[in-house]
Amino acid sequence: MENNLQTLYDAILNGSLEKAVEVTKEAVSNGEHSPNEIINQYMVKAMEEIGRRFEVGEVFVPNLLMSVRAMRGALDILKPLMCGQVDAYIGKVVIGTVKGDLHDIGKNLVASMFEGCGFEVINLGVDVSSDKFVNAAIEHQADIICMSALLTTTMNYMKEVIVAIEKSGLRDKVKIMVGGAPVNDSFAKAIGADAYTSNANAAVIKAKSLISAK
Ligand code: B1M
Repeated sequence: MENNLQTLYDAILNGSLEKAVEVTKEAVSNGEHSPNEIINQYMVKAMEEIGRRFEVGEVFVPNLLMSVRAMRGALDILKPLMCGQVDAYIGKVVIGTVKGDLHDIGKNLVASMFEGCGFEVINLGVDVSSDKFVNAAIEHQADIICMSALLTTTMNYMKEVIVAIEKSGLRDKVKIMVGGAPVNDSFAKAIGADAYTSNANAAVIKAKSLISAK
């Protein structure tokens, strides 16, 4: 089994969609590892490694895109299994990657985890403007707005979104959560977000506690 999951890691790293899908299906039917383990210990690790190789110039954008494709294929199989049985509707989440930023794998992972754990999710996609966040939160009466950013150049836009939320009069009605590789707890506090979480599991746990404290 470990070997199979090592094959999944390799498949994502090498951008092989077919292999990634095949091995993920086997891992699911075998049932020895939870979807969270498969995602965090193999799939996310493969994305980190391809990112490292990209940074040092060993691979290029087309390689990244192939890995993204393989990651998505594997994730589609695991999505329905994330978080297990949902017995009650918990709350509504509006989520998006902020303006200027096109990275969506982590954001979609967080969205899928929310969905799997009983939240209704309005996924606004990537390159999302402050107006779009605010309008969606009003239209859907969101409990939580989640923002994702993967670039040091786009993370600062989160502050603009928070200012727009304040101006719209929504600030005391929604909780604001932020995440993404360059974001951290002190940045979240500095821009006035309610919470930062480093991964999808932690985001759902934190969201539940924010909602119960509302
Ligand atoms: Co880009 N990219 N990229 N990229 N890319 C990074 C982020 C980078 C670190 C790579 C590197 O140089 N090492 C670097 C950023 C450097 C920086 O700003 N400091 C970078 C760069 C520079 C760029 C371009 C500028 C490259 C170029 O064109 N020259 C360009 C920018 C485009 C743009 O956005 N405007 C670019 C483009 C791309 C691709 C399009 C090729 C592709 C994205 C495809 C897609 O997403 N559809 C891509 C990829 C794949 C990456 C790396 C390799 C992988 C990102 C990823 O999917 N990780 C990345 C390197 C890396 O991260 N190691 C890199 C896996 C994912 C599961 O993790 O997204 O971190 P992550 O999500 C985590 C947590 O962060 C958290 O939960 C998830 C895990 O559970 N989380 C949240 C995320 N969002 C959250 C929201 C929450 C809570 C938690 O809300 C509450």
